[in-house]
Amino acid sequence: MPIFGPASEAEVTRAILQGFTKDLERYADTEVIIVGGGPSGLMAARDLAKHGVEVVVIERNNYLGGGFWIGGYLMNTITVRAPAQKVLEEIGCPYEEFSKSLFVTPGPHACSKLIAAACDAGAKIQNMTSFEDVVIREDNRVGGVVINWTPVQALPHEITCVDPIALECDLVIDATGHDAYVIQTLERRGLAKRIGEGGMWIERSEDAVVEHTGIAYPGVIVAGMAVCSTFGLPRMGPTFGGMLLSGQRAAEEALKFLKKGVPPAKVAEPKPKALPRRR
Ligand code: 48H
Repeated sequence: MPIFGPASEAEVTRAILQGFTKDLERYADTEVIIVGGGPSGLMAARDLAKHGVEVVVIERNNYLGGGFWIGGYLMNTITVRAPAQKVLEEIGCPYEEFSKSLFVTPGPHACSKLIAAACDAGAKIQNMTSFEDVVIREDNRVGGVVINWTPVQALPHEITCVDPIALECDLVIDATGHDAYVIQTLERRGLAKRIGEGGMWIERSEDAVVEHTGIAYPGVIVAGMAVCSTFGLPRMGPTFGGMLLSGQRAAEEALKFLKKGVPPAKVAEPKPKALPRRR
C-alpha cells in the first residue's frame, strides 16, 4: 500500500503552471506593488493585506527577508529598540530584554515569523523577479513596474534578449533597501533625486526614517533604508525597529492614498454604478 496519493508528472506540471498563471493574471493590475521583501517591505505588505488591500511583493532573490535574517556582523541576533518589540509580539516572535529599551531576538525566528505574517494576511509574493523599470503615466506619475526574471538579468548581455513584462498598480512602495532602486530609476531620467544615506547615528536615524516614510514621488512611497538613501538620513546599522515601523508607516500612507482604512459609514450609501477598475 503506497504512502502517498496518486499524482502524475503531468498533473504536477499543470498544478505549478496554473498556480503561477492565476497569481500573475490577478496581479497584472493591482492596488499596491512593494518592491523588495526585506523587513520594511514585508511589514508594509502584512499591514496592507490585513486591511484588505491587494498587494504583491516583488523580490529579486528566491528568499524573502533581506537583511533581517542575520542581523549585524553575521551574528544572527536582531536588535530592536522600544517600541518596536511590540511588532515582535504581534507576529508571535519571542524576544528578550537586553537593556531598558533594547530587545534581542534570533534573526531566523523573527524573519520567518514576519514572512508568515505577511503571507497569512494575504500578501502575494513574486520572488526571483527583479524590478527593472517603472511604468510612466501622465505628468510622469508612476503607474506600475517593469519586471524580469532575476536569472535573465544575471545572464551575460549577449544572451539576454528577453523583454520584460509590466504590472500596473495604483501605488509602488520602494522597499529595496540601501539602493532605493525605484527612486534610482527615476533619478536616471532626471525625475527624482537621491541624496544618499548619511553616517551611522542610531538614536537619530530611526525616528528620522519613520518620520520621512511616505510619498517621495508621484505614485511612489519609500520605506526602510530606501528612505535614508533618498533623503540623506543617517543610517542605523544593525538595529531593525526603524525598518519595521517604517513599513507600518508606509502602509498607513498607502491606505490614506487609497482612501482605505476609514471607518465604514453608519448609513449605507447607494452604490455607484460599477465602472472598469481604472484608466
Ligand atoms: C527586486 C529587490 C531589488 C530589485 C533590491 O535591504 P533590505 O533588508 O531592506 P529594508 O529597507 O527593508 O531593511 C534594511 C535593513 O536590512 C538594513 O540593511 C539596515 C537596517 N541597514 C542599516 C545600515 O546602517 O546598514 O531588503 C531589501 C530587499 C532585498 O530582499 C533585496 O533582494 C530586494 O529588496 N531588492 N527586489 N528588484 N531591483 N533591489
